[in-house]
Amino acid sequence: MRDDDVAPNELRGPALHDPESRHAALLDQLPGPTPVRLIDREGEAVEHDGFALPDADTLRDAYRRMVIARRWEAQVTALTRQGRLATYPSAYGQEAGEVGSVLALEPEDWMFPSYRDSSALLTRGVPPRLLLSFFRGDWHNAYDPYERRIAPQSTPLATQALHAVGFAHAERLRGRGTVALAYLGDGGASEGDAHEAMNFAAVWQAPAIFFVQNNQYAISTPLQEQTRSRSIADRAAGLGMRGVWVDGNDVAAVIAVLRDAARRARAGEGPTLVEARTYRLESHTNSDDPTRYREAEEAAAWEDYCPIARLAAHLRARGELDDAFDARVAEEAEANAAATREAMNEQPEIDPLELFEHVYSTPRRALQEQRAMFAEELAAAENPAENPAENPAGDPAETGAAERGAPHAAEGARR
Ligand SMILES: Cc1ncc(C[n+]2csc(CCOP(=O)(O)OP(=O)(O)O)c2C)c(N)n1
Ligand SMILES: [Mg+2]
Repeated sequence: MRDDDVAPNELRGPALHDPESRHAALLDQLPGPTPVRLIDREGEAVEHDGFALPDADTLRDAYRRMVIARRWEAQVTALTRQGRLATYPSAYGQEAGEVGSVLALEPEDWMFPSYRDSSALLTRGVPPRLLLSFFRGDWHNAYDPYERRIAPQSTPLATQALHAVGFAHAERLRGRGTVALAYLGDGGASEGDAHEAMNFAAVWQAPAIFFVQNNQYAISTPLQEQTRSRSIADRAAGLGMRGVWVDGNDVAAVIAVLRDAARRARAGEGPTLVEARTYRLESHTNSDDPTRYREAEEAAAWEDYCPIARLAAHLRARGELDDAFDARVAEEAEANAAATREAMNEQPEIDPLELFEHVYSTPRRALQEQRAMFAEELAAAENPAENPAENPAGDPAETGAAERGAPHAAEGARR
C-alpha cells in the first residue's frame, strides 16, 4: 500500500506513515509463541532466542535472596496469624519475580511497588521493622523512599503505574538515565490507570517497565474472567511498545528479560510491558479463604514449579552450589526471620493525631475541626471519669447526650 492510496485525513496518525515497516515493528513488539524460559523445571538450561543466562554469581545471589525472601514470607504470615500485623499479602512462591526484578535494576533506578511486593523491598535492603510498619496500620510510609529509591507500596490498584510513568518521563527530561519499574498484578493490569499509564509511556517513550506478575488471581477472580487475550503482554503492541512474557518462576529468565527492558529504556528505546507467569500459592491476604474459589490440587500442582528448587537443581548440577553454601544461606534466612520477629514483638508507638499531619501544606478549617474533635475523644478515652457522658451519675438531658445519640467520646472510650 502506498501513502497516496490512503485518504488524506487517514494519514495523520504516525502508524500510517510507512505502514509496511510499522506492521513489521508491530509483529516485533508481540511476545513470542512461548514465555521466555532459560532454566526448565528440572534445572536444565534451555535456549531462548535473544536472552542469555545470567552469570553464576548473579544466579547464586538470586538463590540466596530467594531463600531469604521465602523464609521471610512464611515468618510474616505467621506473625499476622498471631495478631502482630493487621494484614499481609504474601508473595510466597513468587520469589523469582520479587528477587529477579530487583537484581535486574541498577541502584539509581526506581521501584514503584504494590502491596504484594514486600519481598522486593526486603531484597533492596529496606529493614523489616520499617517495611512492616505499613501492615501494622501506620498510615505513613515508614521507610524513606529516596534512600533506596522505592516509592511507597501502593494499595489502590495500578496507581503506582501512573506515578512510575510520570517519574520516568521527568527523569528523562532532566537528562538522567533512570529507569522506573512499576509492579502490577494481573488484576491491576485491568485497571484504567494501567492502560493510561502504558499508553502515555509509549507516546512519550518513557524509560518505564511494567512488570505484571500474573499470579492467576485477583483475589477470587481467576485470569480467564479478566481477559480473553493469550497474554497480558500482547496488549503492548496495540499501544506501540514491546511486550514480553516470561516464565515468572524462572529467576534467570526474569533477570534476563528485565535487564534487556532496562537497557532499552535507558537507551531511549521506550517502555516494555513484561508479563511474568506465576501463581499465588497462599491466600490473597489473611482475611481471604481460597478454598471457596479454587481447588487445593491446583495450588499443589504449582508447587512443582518452585523457583527455588529449580535454581538449586541447576546450580548444584553446575557445581555452583554445595551444602556449605546452602547452610550459610539458611542461617542468614533464619537470622532475618528472627530479626523480623523481634521487631514485631516491640509495641509500636503511634500518636493517633499524626493522622492529620502531612495532609495539606496549609491548614484547612474542616480538618482542623476534625482534629480538635478527635483530640477531645482521645482525651475523654484516657480520662473516662471526667467525661459526663460516661458518668452514670450525670443527667443525660443536661449533658445533651440524649439528643446526640451515641456520643463520640463515649464510643471512643469503649474501643
Ligand atoms: C482501585 C482498587 N480497586 C479495588 C481494590 C481492591 N483490591 C485489592 S487487591 C485486589 C486484587 C488485585 O489482584 P492483582 O492485581 O492480580 O494482584 P495480586 O493481589 O494477585 O498480587 C483488589 C480488587 C483496590 N485495592 N484498588
Ligand atoms: Mg493477581
